[in-house]
Parts: sequence; C-alpha cells; structure tokens
Amino acid sequence: MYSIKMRASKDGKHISGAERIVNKEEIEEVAKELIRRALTHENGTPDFINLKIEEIKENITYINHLPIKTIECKNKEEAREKARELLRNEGIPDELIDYAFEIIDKGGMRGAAILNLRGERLEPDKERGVRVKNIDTTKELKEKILKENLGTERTVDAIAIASKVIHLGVIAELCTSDNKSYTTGYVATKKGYFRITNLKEYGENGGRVFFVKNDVDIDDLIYKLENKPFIIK
Ligand code: PML
Repeated sequence: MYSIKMRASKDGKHISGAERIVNKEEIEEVAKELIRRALTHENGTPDFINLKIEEIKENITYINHLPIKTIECKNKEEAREKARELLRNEGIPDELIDYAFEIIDKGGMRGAAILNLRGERLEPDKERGVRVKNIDTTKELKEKILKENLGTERTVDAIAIASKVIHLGVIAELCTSDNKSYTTGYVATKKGYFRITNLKEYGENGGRVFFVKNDVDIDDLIYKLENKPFIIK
C-alpha cells in the first residue's frame, strides 16, 4: 500500500491538506482527486501544492470506527454543556475542560494540543501542535457516512483521526473546525464519536485537544499518532 499526502498553501499560509492510503493501481486516480481538492478548496486557490507518495513499509492496523451520534443543540451554551458532560464522564475535571475550550477558541494551531490530567501541555511545539497522520477510511465507511446522513465530508476525515487517537489510548478528544463557517464539532471517547451542533459560533476559530493520562509515554504516543498507519473501517 502507498500513502499519498497533499498539502496546499498560498503565500506560505496553509489552505488545505488531505491524505489517503491506497493500492498501487489507485495511485494515479487518487493523486488527481487530491490535486482537484487542493485547487477547489473553499479557502482559496493555492500557489503551492505538495504531493507526497510513499510506500508504507509498516503493517497497517485496521480498526472499526467509533459509533457516530449527532447531538443537536440550539446554541453554543447548550452545546458546550453537552460536551462538558461527555468529558466529565471520562473523569476530566472542569478546569481542564475550560482550558481546552480556551485553546480551541484561540485557534491558529495546525495540529492538536495534548493535555494530561494535571493540565500540563505535552506537545513539543505549542504553536503547531501534533498532527495525526497515516490514516484513511475505507470507501465503504465513507459511503455509509454520506449516504446514511451520519455526517459530512468533514466527519469522514475527523472519524479517522478520532478513531485512531482513542484506539491509541487517548482518553478523549475535543474538536471544533478551523473552518470559520463550520460550527459542528465533536467529543470523542471510547464510547463514541459525538457530533455536537453549534459547538462554536459562526466566524470563530477552531482546534483540537487530546486528553491523556498522567503516566502516558508521550514520545511513543506522538510517534504513533504521526507515523503508525491505520485504516478505519
Ligand atoms: C462533524 O462530524 O461534522 C464534525 C467535524 C469536525 C471537523 C473538524 C475539521 O474541520 O477539521
């Protein structure tokens, strides 16, 4: 299998990125698809597109996706209370939940912040965060999510991240989109991927926070988040 990664930018500013894990026979078609995605992104037309194709030497881990549930909320206040409940149920203290909301509302990170239960930030680069890479979903899962209206294209990308991080022992993930007009966010735990509507207001920033145990082996976790190949089915 091969990993294909695309990232696109304009004037040095990131516009879009995506990745797929495919058979040799699919490389050409998927490369074209990713280039099209870069050229038609809502954030604008890129002046730089990077496409990286490499053979995956490591064994690929196949895992089931977290069950998807959508929680409809009428406003941000209700949505954040729902998110808080889900996080509290995993043993995450309120002060930490407040801190996580502060991080995602500040925005500007390309990857995730990692917080242990003492509230310490463990990601080596606090500006950039940690990016979960080497993941893809099966075609069947993608179709199921879109056809059964379980979510959107963004859900497809996010379910891959959430399922991988929870599988690797992250206690919970809190996420809002960095797209200013996409207001549905989610909380992921071992119980599921909970989409929460209105988790932020239109025009606001977004971000990701992973909550981890205090005794986590952080180097090992970051290595796996970035490098260990996973396909989510
Ligand atoms: C959803 O399932 O609709 C929430 C997806 C959040 C995606 C975050 C992002 O845009 O990267």
